[in-house]
Amino acid sequence: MKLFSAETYKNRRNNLKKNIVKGKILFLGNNEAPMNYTDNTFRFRQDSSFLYYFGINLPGLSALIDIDNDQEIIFGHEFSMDDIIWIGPHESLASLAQKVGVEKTISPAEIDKYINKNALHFLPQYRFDNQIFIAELLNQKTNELKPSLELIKAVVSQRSIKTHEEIVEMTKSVNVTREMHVTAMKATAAGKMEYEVVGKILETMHAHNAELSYPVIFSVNGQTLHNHYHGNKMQAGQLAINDSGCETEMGYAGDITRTIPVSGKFSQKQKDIYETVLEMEVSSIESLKPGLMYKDVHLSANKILLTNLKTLGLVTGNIEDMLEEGVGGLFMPHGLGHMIGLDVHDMEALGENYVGYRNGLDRSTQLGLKSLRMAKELEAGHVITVEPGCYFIPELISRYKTEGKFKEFVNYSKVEEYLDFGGIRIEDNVFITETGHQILGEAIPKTREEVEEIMR
Ligand SMILES: [Mn+2]
Repeated sequence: MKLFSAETYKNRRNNLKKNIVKGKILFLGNNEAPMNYTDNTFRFRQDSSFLYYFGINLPGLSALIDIDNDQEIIFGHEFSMDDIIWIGPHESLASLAQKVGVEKTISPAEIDKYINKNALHFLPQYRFDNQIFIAELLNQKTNELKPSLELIKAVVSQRSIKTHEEIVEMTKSVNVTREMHVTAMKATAAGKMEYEVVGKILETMHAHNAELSYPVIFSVNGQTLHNHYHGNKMQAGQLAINDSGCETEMGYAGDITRTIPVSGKFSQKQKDIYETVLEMEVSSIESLKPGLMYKDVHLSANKILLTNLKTLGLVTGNIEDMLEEGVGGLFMPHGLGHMIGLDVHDMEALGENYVGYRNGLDRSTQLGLKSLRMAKELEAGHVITVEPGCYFIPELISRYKTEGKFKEFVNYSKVEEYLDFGGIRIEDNVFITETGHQILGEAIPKTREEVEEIMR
């Protein structure tokens, strides 16, 4: 099992203790999740906060930080002979606990002797088995559980700032992800099925002992944002969006998107939109530095989008007015990016607004902005995705046209020439440094020329 040093985990827990004044903190690790019956399970994925503070990548564990009595305990079973027969000999839990700086391991049956039901800090639970576990422990109903806001805020502030050793891991995952993307570019061709390319992406990933950080999005219907259907035969003239990324053995994610011309060459119409999205991506990244509000970067990207669409005759009118009204949302109905780390949408399970918003900065209800997961000021140590896109969603265009929405701004007859266009998205992962930013990993083909070159 790959772990950071015991010091890393101890420091993380000690820093957490500085923010939580008193009480006990219970972290639940994940259990195996049955696929169709108990013994046939999905790939095991440890909870990311458990990984962050306790590192041990095994099912069936929980851990307590008892601030009042200054002790730390990992609850879990030692391996039995049955375990050894079925899964092989294993380093003992006690020994693994030592490696993450925890001296005490205890059977989970004893857990209620160590907690205080009235002063237990725990995080929001996204798995039903863990919801039930905490509810039974506290004699409450699952829908009455009250996660600790103090703990959520402390964990978010800590996990948001990535250390050097985390950046090393994230760079590794982006570099494997890079190979997945180069492979996909080379494998894409007219007449092939999408799943053939997905097969190549997965083969490349597994050859590096990596796993998916989210299900692969590879589709000629890129206008559907999270399209996990891979059954289309690709046709010359189409665009394929590849949004795929892996996580390393330690769980750190990469999340990259490129858009590939199926025939190996972009048409003029595709070039115009591609250059627009590329300009949005590059200029957004160039602006990144501590103190900058990410919502403003999202709006600047929208401004480039609208300016270019105006040149192409798709929209008309005053750009500032269009920004105010949220016209960009018709073409980019998602946010510019999100934090990334141990989770691909980092810490989303703790509550998106605790991660990307703050007091005095509320979430918009406009299409596009409402899906902006990261809006607040950037800080040195953040890692965020920058992923502008431009899409032509026939159903949305038709609905807005019928409703007369944005009719003073949108040239619907021109937009209707793009109904079979699909979509374009370009995404990189960017580390915010003290003085600016750094794109993680080696460069991944991104300009039209680079993508066409790799497909030759
Ligand atoms: Mn993303």
